[in-house]
Amino acid sequence: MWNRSKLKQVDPEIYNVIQKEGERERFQLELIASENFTSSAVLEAQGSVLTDKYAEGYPGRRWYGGCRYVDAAETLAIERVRALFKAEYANVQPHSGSQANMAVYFSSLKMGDTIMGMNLAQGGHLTHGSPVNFSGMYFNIVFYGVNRRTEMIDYKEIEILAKKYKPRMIIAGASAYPRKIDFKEFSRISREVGAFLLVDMAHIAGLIAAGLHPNPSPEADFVTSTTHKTLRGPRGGFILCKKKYGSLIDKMIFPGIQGGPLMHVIAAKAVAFKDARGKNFKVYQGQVIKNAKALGEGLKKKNFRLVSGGTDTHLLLVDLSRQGISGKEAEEVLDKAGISTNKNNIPFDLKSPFVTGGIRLGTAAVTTRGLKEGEMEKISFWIDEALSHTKEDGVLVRIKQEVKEMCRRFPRYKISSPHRGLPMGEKGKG
Ligand code: DSN
Repeated sequence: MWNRSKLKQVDPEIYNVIQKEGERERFQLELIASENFTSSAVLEAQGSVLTDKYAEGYPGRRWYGGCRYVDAAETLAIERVRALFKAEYANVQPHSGSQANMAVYFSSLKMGDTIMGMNLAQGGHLTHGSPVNFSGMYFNIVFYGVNRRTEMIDYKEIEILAKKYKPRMIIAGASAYPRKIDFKEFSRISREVGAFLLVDMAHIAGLIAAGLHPNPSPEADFVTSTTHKTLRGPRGGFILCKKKYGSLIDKMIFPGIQGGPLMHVIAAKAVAFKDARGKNFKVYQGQVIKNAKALGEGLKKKNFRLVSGGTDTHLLLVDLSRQGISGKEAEEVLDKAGISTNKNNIPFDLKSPFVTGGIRLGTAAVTTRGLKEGEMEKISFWIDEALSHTKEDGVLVRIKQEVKEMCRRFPRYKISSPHRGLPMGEKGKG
């Protein structure tokens, strides 16, 4: 598939791994909500000579010589991401969303300070205070969750908790929450109790860039994100903030918690930020939401219960209690049928995080390969069929074959973005 002749020669084992993963991507339906397919242009920038360069510091003030070209790349990335999200200040060096969050906490909090974040078991993220993560180890955490009846964020509850515990920082953002988040409400509550507001927009950054979800930048002191989810860039992170916090954030990323920035990744981020400003990107994100709604409606017709009743975003949380199977089993069965998902706790789940009562689905990757509402209905049909025949390998193999046929009709690399072409050596086979 990929014409990596040098790699094949030098390291056939790794070459083989890449071939196999490429094949998995091409012939499996990717419904993991945090994943996407980068453009060939992003891959090209990320696989470039910029990986060779040390550039500790920031554009124009580095600890190494020879940084004129990587300075230009980082400056482009900063300018583009600031314009995209209308932010006063940006740092594009975080290697991941986790390190972006760490830099925000360490720059503005003291160990033991109280922070309020969404409970991981109800849709939050590890770095929002989970006891097994640095955030829960170093800070005093107060969790908020969703309302038991609506399964949506309960802003009244957050206000009551905030007034009671007086957190130094409130975190808005989630990794398994299908509804819009009201950043204005979060901002009002944070101001009332004198807390910093951090918005972790990793999952929905692409929707925000396309203007299909409210932008947190005007409301929040800090905004963190990854670049590889709906935003469809390389694997990485960034931080946006008010100008007055810019120098604290810069110092905390380097020399605080990171060393040399990954200049090849920063260049690839710049490419993704440029793509996200284009007209096609808005159309793409609109289709991501339409597809999530269509997939949800298809599943509801098949008697699946969706947490909160539906979605406003790219993501669905499916409660499997009516089907009488766990998320772990569903993930394994769907994988056999050629459909990639992940087990996920649903709010008030009685099952452990290793088993879970639900699965999380997302439409960012399948939309990138060009699938639309009709295909979503077909996928909901396959999910139902597979989960009704969990022990029948014949059925699962047949679905996998049908999935493969659909994937062939929507090749991984023939995608609408002007940056997408076939990778070197690929001759258009699906
Ligand atoms: N691991 C990511 C997700 O799947 O949502 C969050 O960092």
